[in-house]
Amino acid sequence: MEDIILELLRQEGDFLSGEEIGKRLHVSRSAVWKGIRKLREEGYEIQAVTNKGYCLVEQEARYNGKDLTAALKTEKMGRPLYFYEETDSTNACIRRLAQEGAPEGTLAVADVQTAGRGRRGRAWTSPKGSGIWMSLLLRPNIPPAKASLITLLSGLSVCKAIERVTGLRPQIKWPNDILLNGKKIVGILTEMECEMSDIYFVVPGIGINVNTESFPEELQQKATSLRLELGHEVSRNDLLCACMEEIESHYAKFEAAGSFLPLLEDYRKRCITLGATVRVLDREPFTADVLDLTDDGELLVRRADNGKEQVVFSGEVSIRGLQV
Ligand code: BT5
Repeated sequence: MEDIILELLRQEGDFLSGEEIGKRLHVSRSAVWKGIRKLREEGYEIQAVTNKGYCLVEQEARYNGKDLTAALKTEKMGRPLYFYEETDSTNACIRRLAQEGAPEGTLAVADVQTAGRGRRGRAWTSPKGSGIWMSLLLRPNIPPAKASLITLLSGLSVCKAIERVTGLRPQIKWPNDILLNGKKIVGILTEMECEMSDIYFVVPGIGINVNTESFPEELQQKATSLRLELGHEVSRNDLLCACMEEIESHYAKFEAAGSFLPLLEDYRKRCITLGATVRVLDREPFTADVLDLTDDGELLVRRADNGKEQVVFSGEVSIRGLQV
């Protein structure tokens, strides 16, 4: 109830009487009063003037479910949005919601994660009040073998959102890292549930170091944040909304084409792995030069040991000279 009252007061931008609010929402005046009290308890400043009613005193948007939802400009991505002050991992939240039948576009956002995870059981540091830790629910109509394209699509979208909001020019390290000055600013963990030929759902989990001021010792050489690079804070609300907009438009193109082709050029331009000498950390690791990205977003490489060309589908690739 209080969410709708908040939305109404926001739209009105002026005083609305309790009676008028009650009429528009088909509820009693006492329900309106309870809603107003709840909003005040949550920290919203609402003026009350006899004979005029209630008026919301606009404050700077806060990082919570209500303010984020109000700021979203998307149709599908981020709707609904579940906000957790604290959770283990937003990927785990979305998996639970997906199993309960949540719709495509559902987003879980946490202010702090107590068990944020990376790939292969690695940990993802997700401190309170400083980053965007979020996971999205997608139900794409593609074969499971192509699910890794969702990682590329998410990476490209987040990269463009950072460009738009900050003016910085980050680079993508194939497949799932976004770097600034050679240090990691974004990590993406894509998980999925499927059977042989059908995907039930895919969950891109996105971690962005936004306003982190310092990192634990072991990450100092590998990690950075937007704040450290820019020298000032960045609005997590603006950036999260920009990410949802970019994902929405890229996902629509991807679904319409049934392939990554419409996004390939944009990805190529930002991909630091192209043209680099890499170490492919396969079961039997090897060194190779990266020649190209295939239409399916895989790496085409030439092996250093036998000069043969080979396609790398997924897995770990480290770039010579980079710590991440
Ligand atoms: C990733 O794994 O980069 C994927 C990270 C995904 C995190 C998001 S947050 C929302 C959602 N919920 C989750 O539980 N996860 C997702 P990987 O490529 O395996 O990189 C992990 C490695 O990055 C670690 O072993 C550290 O070396 C480093 N690392 C850990 N925390 C970091 C941070 N905050 N910033 C930069 N590097 C970090």
